[in-house]
Amino acid sequence: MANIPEHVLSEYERLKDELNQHNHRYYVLDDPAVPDSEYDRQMRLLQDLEQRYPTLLTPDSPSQRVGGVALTAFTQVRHDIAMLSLDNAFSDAELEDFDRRIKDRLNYAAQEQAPEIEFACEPKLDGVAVSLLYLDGLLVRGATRGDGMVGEDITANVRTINSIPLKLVGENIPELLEVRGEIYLPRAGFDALNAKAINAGDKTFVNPRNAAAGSLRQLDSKITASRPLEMCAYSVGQFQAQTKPDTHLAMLSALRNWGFKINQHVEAVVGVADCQDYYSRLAERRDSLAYDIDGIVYKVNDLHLQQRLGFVAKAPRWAIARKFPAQEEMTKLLDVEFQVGRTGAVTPVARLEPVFVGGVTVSNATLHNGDEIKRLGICIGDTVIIRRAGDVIPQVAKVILEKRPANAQPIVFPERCPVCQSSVRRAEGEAVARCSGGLFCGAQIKQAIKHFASRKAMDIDGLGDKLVDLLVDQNVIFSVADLYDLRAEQLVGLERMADKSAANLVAAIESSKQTSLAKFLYALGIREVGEATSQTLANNFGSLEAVAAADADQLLEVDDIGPVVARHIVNFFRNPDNVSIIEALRAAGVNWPDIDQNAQVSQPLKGQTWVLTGGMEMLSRAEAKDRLQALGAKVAGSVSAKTSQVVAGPGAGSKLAKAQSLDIPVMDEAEFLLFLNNTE
Ligand code: JCF
Repeated sequence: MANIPEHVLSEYERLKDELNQHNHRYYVLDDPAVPDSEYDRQMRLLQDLEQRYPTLLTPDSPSQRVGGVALTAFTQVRHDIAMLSLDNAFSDAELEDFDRRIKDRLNYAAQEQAPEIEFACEPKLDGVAVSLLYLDGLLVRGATRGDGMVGEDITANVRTINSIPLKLVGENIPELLEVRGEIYLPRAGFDALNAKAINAGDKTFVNPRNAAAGSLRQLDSKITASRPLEMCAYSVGQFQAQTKPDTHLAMLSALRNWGFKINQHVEAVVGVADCQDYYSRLAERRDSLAYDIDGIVYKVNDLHLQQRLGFVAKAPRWAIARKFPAQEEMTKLLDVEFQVGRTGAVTPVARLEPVFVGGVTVSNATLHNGDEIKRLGICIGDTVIIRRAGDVIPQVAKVILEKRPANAQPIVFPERCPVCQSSVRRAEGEAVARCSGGLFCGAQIKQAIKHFASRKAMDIDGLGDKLVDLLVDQNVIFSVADLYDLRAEQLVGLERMADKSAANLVAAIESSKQTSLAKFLYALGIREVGEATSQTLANNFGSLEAVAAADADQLLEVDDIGPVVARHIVNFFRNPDNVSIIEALRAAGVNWPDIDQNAQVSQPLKGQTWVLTGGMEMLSRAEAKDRLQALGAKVAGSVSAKTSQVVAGPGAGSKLAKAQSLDIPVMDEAEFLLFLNNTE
């Protein structure tokens, strides 16, 4: 470094520190301090310096997160302190046994008033366990757990993970620190990775854990760098420091201060009953977490007690994992049925031997389309892995070829619609095959009517799915327009239709005539035109005539409308069948106020994103959403740095917490009503 000027050295250190800080704010705290453009600018300055003075480069440089030269093999790493696994508890009773064993071991029975044990509770992340070694605050080695004694050196790969500090920050940095934790792939990253794999015709990963493990096993760290992995710290192995914390929670807090990400749901409770309560609370939120968890880890919080308790065989006596129901199970594919949707899309649906997975019994799973069937290579009779995680519909994640029976049947995609026998066609470049029958197809008519009557569309109370099926099957109605000619006499006598319910339905149909332009547009069921797009169209064009007359170029001028949606809209209004149905609906008296083009030029909330959470007493969720959208706001389901405002009612949970941590303004229902009254 002899020939590097002093001011360059200090500028280099400054840039590294600042970039490491920005990185920490962004990836660990979820709270960026500068815009991406500023981060990129500083990174370029750093890279310029490293180009000009190659000897400057140190392994803790944030520029190294992009990965480097590929390895030819991983070297082995011996863990000085074994990385143990956890014992499992599969029931409340087994958790109570765990608590009892601890008390016995500590001889609490001999004590008059034995205290309850304090436990640290945390979600058990479903990823890959790693060990990170820091010498004087610098990351020097990352290793997999391996068999607990010997793992693999994955230093180059862990350096690419943004939530892992390359250099510790804060006070009292230990001379030697081995941090243990879980590297995992959030579900969104997993979905994106698999979507990319499907596009490229590559094999997909079964679950986020396999994807995380596969990403860490790469000899080329550039590949690891391209995967959105995260790491949460949960314990400490080797540790040489002046002072040490007394509890597990205090240790996690120290790790947080040194720059690690710590799970935000970690909590201390006293006694096993409160452990069960924590379990129930987390189980309820499992589906809404951003990552997979497979249970709860309970640890004796007092580190001195932990030491007294020690280990048995391969696991500590002071910790246990209480498992959740599995999110993956094996079952058999019994048959495949082909369902026809509102837009004619023919969707293969797997009929499965019922299996309990992710907390529910699953007997159907979508197979999406013909490409997916090919990609999975699935046959009827196959044994498959079903995955249900995060509130999404169950998926067939994998076929177990070893278990394929001799009489397995290939799945044949139908060439004719199973409902109306029209030909099934697949447009160039599209994965979805569609029935070409349009409104000749009973399935499409039924779905169109169900959609039309649904709550967010024309909101016809009492017109349930079963009744629509009956009305279409018995040739009572052929289109949505026929609903408005229905008379009570036609309904009475249909299955479970008495005088009273028939009269109620006719009245509900009558009152649905009074609607809004946005709801009517949505009710038409134009492909890709959902609630939000319908509202946008209504706001921008003001009348149905104007929407129907718009050409693709005019539609494209509207925010959020792209070429595909524009084409669907134009095609819809060009179709004479659709035009005559709209005419019939208007002739029957369906009406709405046109939107005053002048009044809505000023949409005061345009560009803002609002989030509603918790309960509301004065307004329904749907009404609150409608009124916000009418003011030009987008209403989103989750809080992010882009959220403008959160409205939180009683019982608001993680969304409120997230808003507070991101410093996003929050109002309660009373403030919200006042705001609406002053703004509308
Ligand atoms: O989240 C986890 N998978 C996890 C695994 C969390 C912990 O606190 C653990 C662990 C494995 C061993 N603690 C130990 C001692």
